[in-house]
Amino acid sequence: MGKVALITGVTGQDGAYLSEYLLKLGYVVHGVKRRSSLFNTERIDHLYEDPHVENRNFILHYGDMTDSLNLTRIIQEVQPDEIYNLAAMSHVKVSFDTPEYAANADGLGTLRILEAVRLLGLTEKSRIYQASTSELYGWVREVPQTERTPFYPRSPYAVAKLYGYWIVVNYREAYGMHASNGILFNHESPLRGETFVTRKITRSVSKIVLGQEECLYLGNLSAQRDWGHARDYVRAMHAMLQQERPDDYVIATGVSASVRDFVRMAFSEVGITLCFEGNGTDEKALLQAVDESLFAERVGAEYLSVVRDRVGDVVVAVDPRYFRPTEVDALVGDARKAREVLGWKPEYDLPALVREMVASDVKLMKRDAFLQAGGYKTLKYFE
Ligand code: NAP
Ligand code: G4F
Repeated sequence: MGKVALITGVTGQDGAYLSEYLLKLGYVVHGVKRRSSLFNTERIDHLYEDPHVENRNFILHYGDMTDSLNLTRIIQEVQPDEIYNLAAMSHVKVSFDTPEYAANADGLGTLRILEAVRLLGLTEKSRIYQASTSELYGWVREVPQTERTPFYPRSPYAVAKLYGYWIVVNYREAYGMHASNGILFNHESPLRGETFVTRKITRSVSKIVLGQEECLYLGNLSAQRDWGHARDYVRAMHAMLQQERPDDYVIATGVSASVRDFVRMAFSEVGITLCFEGNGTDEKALLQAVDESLFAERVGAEYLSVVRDRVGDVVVAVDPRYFRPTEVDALVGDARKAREVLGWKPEYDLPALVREMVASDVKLMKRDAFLQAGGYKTLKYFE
């Protein structure tokens, strides 16, 4: 019999990669999905199994991190060997608009899982992974950040996650639970939510080169992040729960780059060189040159006229509406402990991540344009 895993946040970026990974390892995977007025399962539709199929390996349950009774019932029904608590209101900027909800879902939600496991007498059986975050370091006290670096959260999201982090440590110490925090630095992929900065950039680059958008508006171009690939990071989540003893681990690449660097890299993936001018809110990037053979290979010769016409135009500008009331300026992690104890190291580097995201979005935006033009009958061409 394979092990049974329960994933909260199964419809999110990490939930999708982790589900795929665990299913390949022979797990039966249960996921908690919120009720929504529209389908919100796009990332996991390829894993979906009809409820009428016997011996399903992938089973979804309606639930919400703010509903203790619901979470307790699901855990009782599923009797999981491993719980991956990935569900969260995960957008830092949005948490300034919905601070109480972030505290409830991200902070108290973690407590609800731990307490349900304890009350159901599953302390010995169910191991728990908590999706902690490099946002805990906030106004960083040390560079690079390790498991011993003090925390200084800078948003309602990070403060809620701080509660989640410490309640996991407390339940581990108080009740001997196998509960671990993964302090994951930013990780991205073609499945990343569209309003996080990397995906916002790769989508806009794709739309600009296809003539669907004029300009990409961003906030703080100087913020630095340690960006890895979600596919690599879900392996680390699983590895933590296979250890004899629970513990907390930093998961990071050790390489930091600015938002401006990411923009440059994304445009250069399609053969475009930018020229940045100005400072602060007046900073802009102009389309300086096009490597036409690279552009033709990565985007298509039929779109060359679009970018030829844009040489000298502003294609990136700053819009202060994307600034945060308090910012996390620079993050870079030291994942030595994960390497030594878990044997974990990332396979993707930043250029490979950017390449995959841009290629995926160029394909997606072309497909969307094709569908809008009524080309649905030959959709297979894009699959
Ligand atoms: P994501 O794509 O935003 O996914 C979040 C998931 O949580 C979605 O499935 C979402 O459901 C679900 N969710 C949100 N509120 C919920 C609620 N009240 N009840 C039940 N489900 C709820 O986030 P991600 O990038 O996969 O990240 C996974 C976890 O790791 C999050 O806890 C995040 O805070 C944390 N983290 C992420 C990173 C990163 O760089 N990606 C780094 C460190 C930590 P819907 O699909 O219905 O919205
Ligand atoms: O992509 P972001 O929104 O990610 P952020 O705030 O680092 O949070 C993500 O990573 C955390 C791990 O450290 C997770 F815990 C969290 O759940 C989430 O997944 O922003 C990255 C940086 C920020 O400094 C932001 O100010 O990019 C800057 N930025 C500049 N312009 C922008 C924009 N961010 C967004 N979302 N949109 C912009 O237009």
